[in-house]
Amino acid sequence: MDQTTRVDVLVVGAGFSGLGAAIRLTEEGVDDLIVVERGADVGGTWRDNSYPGAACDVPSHLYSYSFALNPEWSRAFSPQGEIYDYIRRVTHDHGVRDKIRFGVEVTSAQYDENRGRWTVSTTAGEYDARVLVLGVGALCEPKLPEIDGIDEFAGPVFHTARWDHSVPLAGRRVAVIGTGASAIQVVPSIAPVVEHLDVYQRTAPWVLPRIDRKYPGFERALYRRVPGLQRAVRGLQYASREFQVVGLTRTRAALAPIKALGRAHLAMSVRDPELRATLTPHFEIGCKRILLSNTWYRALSRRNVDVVTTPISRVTETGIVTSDGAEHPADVLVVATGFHVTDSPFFERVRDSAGRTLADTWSSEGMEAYKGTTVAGYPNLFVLMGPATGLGHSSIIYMIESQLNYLVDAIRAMRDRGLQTVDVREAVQNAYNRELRENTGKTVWLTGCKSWYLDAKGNAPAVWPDFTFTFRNQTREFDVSAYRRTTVDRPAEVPTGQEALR
Ligand code: N01
Repeated sequence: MDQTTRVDVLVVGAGFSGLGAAIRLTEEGVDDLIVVERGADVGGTWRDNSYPGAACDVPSHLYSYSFALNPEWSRAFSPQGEIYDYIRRVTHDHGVRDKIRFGVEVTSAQYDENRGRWTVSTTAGEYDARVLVLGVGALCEPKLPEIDGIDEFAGPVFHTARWDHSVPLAGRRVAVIGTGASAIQVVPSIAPVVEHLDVYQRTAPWVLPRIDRKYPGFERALYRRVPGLQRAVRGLQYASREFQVVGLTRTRAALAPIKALGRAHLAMSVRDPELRATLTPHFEIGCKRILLSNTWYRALSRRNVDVVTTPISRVTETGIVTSDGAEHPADVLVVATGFHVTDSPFFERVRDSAGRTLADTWSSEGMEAYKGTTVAGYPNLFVLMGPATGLGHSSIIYMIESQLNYLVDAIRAMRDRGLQTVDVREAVQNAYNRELRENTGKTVWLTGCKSWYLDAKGNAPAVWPDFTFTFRNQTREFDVSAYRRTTVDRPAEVPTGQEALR
């Protein structure tokens, strides 16, 4: 039988958030730390999303850690391979690779109130940790469409985040289901090589031009020599994205210029009036994530590409049947149908001391945390990219780094004050979420479209409804008074004595 590994801080996941935690905590002097990662390499979503055309739709300088700017980005919007290489390089340069145990998947994590520690079961033994940091990602569990007959399809079927590179597409009939951020990158990349492509569109997205360009050698050299210049460019990119927040969360009228740009982009890219009508979005811009592409509309105008808007009835061995009875033959089926965000299966694996899972806790009130990071009843748990930290308009790395400030300060406070456990007070968490809900109520996300921002009840608990610098300010310091505490010397005797510290 496997032995239990005792560790002070256990981090789950080696993507941007988990690695960031490992780097920042190591710098803080936390040596007793292990990262467990289910995959065979670091990179998280940037390791998994290797589909043709995968790239970032946030500018490169902004989509990097503030402590590891990269002057070598080859273009304004980085392709997936470059970001993946960047993460691997940062892991190596910051000396945290040897802290990671690869091929280790967490199957359950339960808090033990008597010991003030977490018992974490994995596919490779058990861990006993004082602090548990979840860096499992938000957009990482593929959501497969529930379509009749999909299991009977005779050819390959795969999700964009699990692309099967062994399947040749040249000269074959391919069906892509979905028209979100992933589909709009895949379709233009494969359209020129396939014999025929059917794109199944349920909702026409808003698509803006992508102002991309290669960075010439001299510009990269300049960034290398003058890091302040790169920081200034990053700052401008940050500020220009933050302008969108006004329209997304406060004054709808502020979105008018980008709406006009979206309409003009469509009008200039698609000559055929019938196709243009098909591709015209009918929901408020920003309600779903605004997409960026210079090639999407052109790809859909190709002769070998059809946009199918009639709903799918079922999949057969040889293709897709739509509700009008038409049969659309296909050799390969690509599902670009997004991810489980507010209903991540990982939430079922994390239990409080009474055995109640995060999924259960969040099933009635919805996904809620304090400052996106800590959850009442789950002491010493820090959820990176947790509730209300997602973004549609800017770099998620900025939000992750804000959470890392909070995490590092929490660990520092626990060390300095001799605390064994911290558990956010329920009343504090509730008040925080009441205010969040009020702010979210005014956003464009609740104007009637469907998106991964929303949960089954139609609330938007996944996204941050304000300027991102407001979140940065909130998470600058660990506000210990918001927490019930137990001390290191009395962890076992005070399970209910925690109340005394109120
Ligand atoms: O997923 P999505 P995604 N039958 O949920 C459709 C990030 N990302 O993987 O709109 C038919 O956006 C669904 O239709 P509808 C980014 O944050 C970033 O594309 O619900 N269709 C929709 O069109 C992004 O927002 C980058 O009517 C079905 C699509 O599938 C997030 O990941 C790149 C269906 C799902 O769109 C998710 O993007 C890629 C069904 N049963 C992704 N079920 C960057 O560049 C769903 N759909 C950083």
